[in-house]
Amino acid sequence: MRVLLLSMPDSFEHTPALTMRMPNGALASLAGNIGNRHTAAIADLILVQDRVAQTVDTLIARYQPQVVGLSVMTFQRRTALRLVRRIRMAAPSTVVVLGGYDPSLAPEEYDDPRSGVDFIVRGEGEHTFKALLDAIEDRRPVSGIAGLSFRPLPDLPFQHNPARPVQRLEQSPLELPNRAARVLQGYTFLGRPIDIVETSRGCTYDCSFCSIIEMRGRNFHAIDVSRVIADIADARRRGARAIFLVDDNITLNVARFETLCAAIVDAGLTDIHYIVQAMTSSIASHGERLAPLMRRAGFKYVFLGIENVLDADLAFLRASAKNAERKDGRRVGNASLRAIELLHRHGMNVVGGIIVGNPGDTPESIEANLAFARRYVDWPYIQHPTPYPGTPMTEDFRKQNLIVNTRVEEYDGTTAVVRTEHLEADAIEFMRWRAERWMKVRHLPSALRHYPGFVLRNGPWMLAHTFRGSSWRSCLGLESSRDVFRRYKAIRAREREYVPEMPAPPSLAGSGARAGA
Ligand code: B12
Ligand code: SF4
Repeated sequence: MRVLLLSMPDSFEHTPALTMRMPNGALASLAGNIGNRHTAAIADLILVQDRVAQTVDTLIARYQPQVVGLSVMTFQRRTALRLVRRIRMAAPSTVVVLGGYDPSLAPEEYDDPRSGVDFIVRGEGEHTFKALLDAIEDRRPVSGIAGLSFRPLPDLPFQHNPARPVQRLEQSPLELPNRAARVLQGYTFLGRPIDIVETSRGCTYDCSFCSIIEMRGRNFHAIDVSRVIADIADARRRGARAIFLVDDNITLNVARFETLCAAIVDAGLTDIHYIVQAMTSSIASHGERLAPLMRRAGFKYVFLGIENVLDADLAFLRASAKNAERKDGRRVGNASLRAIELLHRHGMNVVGGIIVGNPGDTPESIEANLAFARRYVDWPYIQHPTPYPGTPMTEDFRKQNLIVNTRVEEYDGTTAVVRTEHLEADAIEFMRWRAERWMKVRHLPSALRHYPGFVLRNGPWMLAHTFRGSSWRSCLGLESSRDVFRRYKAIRAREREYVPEMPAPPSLAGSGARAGA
């Protein structure tokens, strides 16, 4: 089968396309694992944010796909549904398959046959997607494919096959991602060509805001280090000079992470800038040994899940354990400061993941977190708690009646969509937005040192993006920050219109469902 795989163009405040355009790791992994009966073309629409519809039209005309697969997060749902409609109008017989976090955790949102979605692959996709493609090609029934949702009749809602057990990556490794299938170019991080590599999947913690547990349960499966090195080498051969390790929680097994750093050094892959997400407790407890190894391997940015600096908030987020500093097995305090100090000592930048706007938050508790970020982190990644489908936190917010916005296209993490017991959502977002802009400016000299060419060429655009909504009048103090915030919100709303809405045709359902079920 000819397959076209698309990731959505939607990006959010902290990852503007100007500075960060990363490939979607899922799609290359799917393309690498569909077997040789099928061919795939991958288009990451983040690369063409200003011309999404035209690009998709062209790709459909050029590749004539029999199957189109879309990878969708919750805040991308509206864009995905608009694209499906467009694809259906252009190529009515194409089978449309959705995968990723949103369809997996909220499949009912796609139940309406007029959505045009034929199949949903829930959870990990490689084996389910291959089984689906094989079944469609052979005209076999799909009702036995674990992890798949299908329409028993074209105008019926989805029927869900049992879940597929998570992939045991140690015993049965996946094929390497197929990066050659990418048909659009221009993935960069601060001007350096970037790619994505996975070294493990899963996490055994259960932070209440995280989708991972509902998606795959509490487990951790690591990929063999030699296969990871082969993957990094493949990305490098194709030009990558920065790599994002997208593991859910690579620091669950510190000894393995140390082995990986050493293997990167041994393989001579240290000219790559590595970016990784890490848990504060692991870095605080093991950083004396781990941080120098990371530095030698080439790690430059570490996203630290600080989440919050106040104990009450950490308890609400169920993130106390992963942020605890331990000595001799006993908790001795919050691990954030120690983790930051160790990373800084070894020359790495800290991206500070902090969540403000939890139910008990007051202006003072939010300000305490903002002050912490101002003082200690290099790049703030401050978000608001967002009720993604299936998380325990969503249930908490629902019970407390604190959700004030159900437009999921605004569930991008930097739009406050829940209020606290003391503050309106708008007031929370305003506080974060006003403080964070200046924190980002403070990182410019460091970015200039490490990425001089890019920052010199793009500094004015980076500033313009950070301060969008500002005007000469606001710079001269003739307008309040509130006026600028209102304009910024209006700009954000316009930015979200990646694909124009098309009128619904009488029926979009059917072709795909008939093809498989
Ligand atoms: C790496 C990562 C990022 C990177 C993205 C890099 C990139 N280009 O991929 C960065 C840091 C930039 C990022 C940003 C954001 N992220 Co993020 N991110 C992740 C993380 C840690 C890993 C995702 C990953 O690559 N996994 C590896 C791949 C192979 O697995 P996968 O994506 O799950 O794909 C498998 C299946 O889902 C399925 N599948 C996926 N797509 C498709 C498509 C088809 C057709 C099929 C058949 C199957 C299929 O098959 C794949 C292979 O098994 C997850 C999970 C986590 N624990 O936190 C969050 C996560 C995906 N992110 C999330 C969010 C919300 C965001 C942000 C909106 C805000 C934020 N929290 O930072 C931004 C927005 C990004 C943007 N577009 O602007 C949420 C999504 C929740 C939801 N319900 O939508 C997650 C789940 C974290 C959470 N809060 O729980 N993110
Ligand atoms: S430690 Fe990270 S990956 Fe694990 S549950 Fe918490 S937020 Fe999710």
